[in-house]
Amino acid sequence: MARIHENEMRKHLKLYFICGTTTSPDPLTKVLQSAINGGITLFQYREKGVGALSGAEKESLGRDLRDICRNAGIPFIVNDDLDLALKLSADGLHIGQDDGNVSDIRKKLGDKILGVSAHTKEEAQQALLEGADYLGVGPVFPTTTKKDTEKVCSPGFIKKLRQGGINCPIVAIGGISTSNVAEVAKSDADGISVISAISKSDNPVMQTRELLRIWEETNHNV
Ligand code: 3NM
Repeated sequence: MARIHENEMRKHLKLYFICGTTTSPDPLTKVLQSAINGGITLFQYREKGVGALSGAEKESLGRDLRDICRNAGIPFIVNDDLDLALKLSADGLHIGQDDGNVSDIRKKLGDKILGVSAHTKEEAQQALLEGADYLGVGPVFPTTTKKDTEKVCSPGFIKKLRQGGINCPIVAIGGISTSNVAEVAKSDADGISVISAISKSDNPVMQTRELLRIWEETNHNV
């Protein structure tokens, strides 16, 4: 297997849904299936925060979520747990700036997808040099889902990264909803990453479709 091609990666990033049991009021398998029915293009299992599952429970749910993604033909990415990603034969791993050395993780992960959160041009360049396949950039808007974020950077920061020569696949994250997704679609990001817009919606299928509809109407790369 070879590393994922940039163009394929960009397509997977279009509507990137992240969730774990602590950010989903409904059972996670049900929410994931609804999000898939609505058209998400990738799923990241992010089991974090007070009351998060661990050990065998986390692994067992991860296996179910992986199988749902496989049946749907979308990539299954694990957040910040290399051992689990390898154990579940996940399609990839996403890490933050404090989750370890990117080069070391790339070696252990082989050719699987590796995503890294970046908040400055320097962090972006370093992550790419060390083997990231895509970057998560945010928070582009205020979010209440993650407490320890960097300061809000606005979608305009992604345009700045592009102007600074960062041409890799980029997904925007943080506070994205149907009311502001059009702003992100104009920002040169390859896609949007959301948690609460889908997981806390009364109708995750329709919400996902609406996010996609607005993205496709507004983004000039589609
Ligand atoms: N990472 P919501 S913001 C997981 O800025 C995460 O790196 C962020 O949740 C970053 O879509 C964030 O509900 C939370 O705002 C995104």
